[in-house]
Amino acid sequence: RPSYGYIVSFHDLHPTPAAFREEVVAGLRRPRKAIPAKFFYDQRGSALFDEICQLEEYYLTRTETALLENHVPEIATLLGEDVLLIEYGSGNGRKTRILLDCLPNLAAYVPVDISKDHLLAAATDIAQAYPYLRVTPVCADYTREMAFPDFEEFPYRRRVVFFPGSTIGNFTPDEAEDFLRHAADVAGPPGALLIGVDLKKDPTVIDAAYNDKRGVTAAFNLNLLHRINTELDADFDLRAFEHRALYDPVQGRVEMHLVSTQPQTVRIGDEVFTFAEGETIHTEDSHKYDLAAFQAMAGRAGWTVKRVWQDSLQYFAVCLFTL
Ligand code: AVJ
Repeated sequence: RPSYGYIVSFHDLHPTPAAFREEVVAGLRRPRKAIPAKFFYDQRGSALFDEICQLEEYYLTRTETALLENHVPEIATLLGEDVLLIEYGSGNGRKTRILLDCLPNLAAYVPVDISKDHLLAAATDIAQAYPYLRVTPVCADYTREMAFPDFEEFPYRRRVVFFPGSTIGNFTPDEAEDFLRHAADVAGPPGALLIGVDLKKDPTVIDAAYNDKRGVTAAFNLNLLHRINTELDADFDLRAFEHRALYDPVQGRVEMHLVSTQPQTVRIGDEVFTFAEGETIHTEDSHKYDLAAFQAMAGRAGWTVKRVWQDSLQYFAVCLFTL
């Protein structure tokens, strides 16, 4: 088979500055101000997120990575040969490599991410490290309708959607179910879904993961305002907002906010927004699941459980579903 060593094709559906502006302004006009979490990931935000993944308190990444490493021979056997691997929110591609090292005769790798420079850098690295692999990145906001490259160009036996990191936790449960349905459409029979899910656990463990001592998560949260300042001509004063993250065990989710520490007005272009002291911008939800409830949700979306792997503390689950 041919040797590449470079990105075979790149599909750029990156949200335009106008789309970014529209969503930010609409979110700040709501009675309870909110900005979608997908906008964290500019180049600096992606780098800060990679730093979060290395934090002692952030158990998610190391737990999921160990699960993948420990079980990849079995995963590879269950997935079989000639897989077309589609990864959502591919980030730095570190977990992907665990699969790429073991999956035989992979047909193509399609990383999908909203963070363009980060995606291109990670895809280029992977193309160089796996020269026989067709790497066709897609930069897109996959929470919206999006088009894929023509998969039929490459011969493959089954499509596998890989969605690690508990990124699904950023969706509300209803949105998550819709996403699982969408993933079933994208995979199609005899497709599969390999997905990482963070589970409900001791609230103090979860709280610590989103309030790290070094303040990396705070910097990640505040970077959103810095990004809006530079890309949308805004004047957020980063010293007048602070990071807040709190796990609500009843709702089963971490809510992340930026809290205005004083009454203030902020300008974005020629629009003005007022903040009361203590008023917040809701920037992220990170839902934690009960494993049985998550499997039931996947079932409603058309998936059948094939196998689930969990760590000994039952902090995290990697689930393999088939159609
Ligand atoms: C990438 C959505 C899985 O919710 O844990 C990390 C993002 N936010 N620290 C998460 C995040 C704050 C992360 N996800």
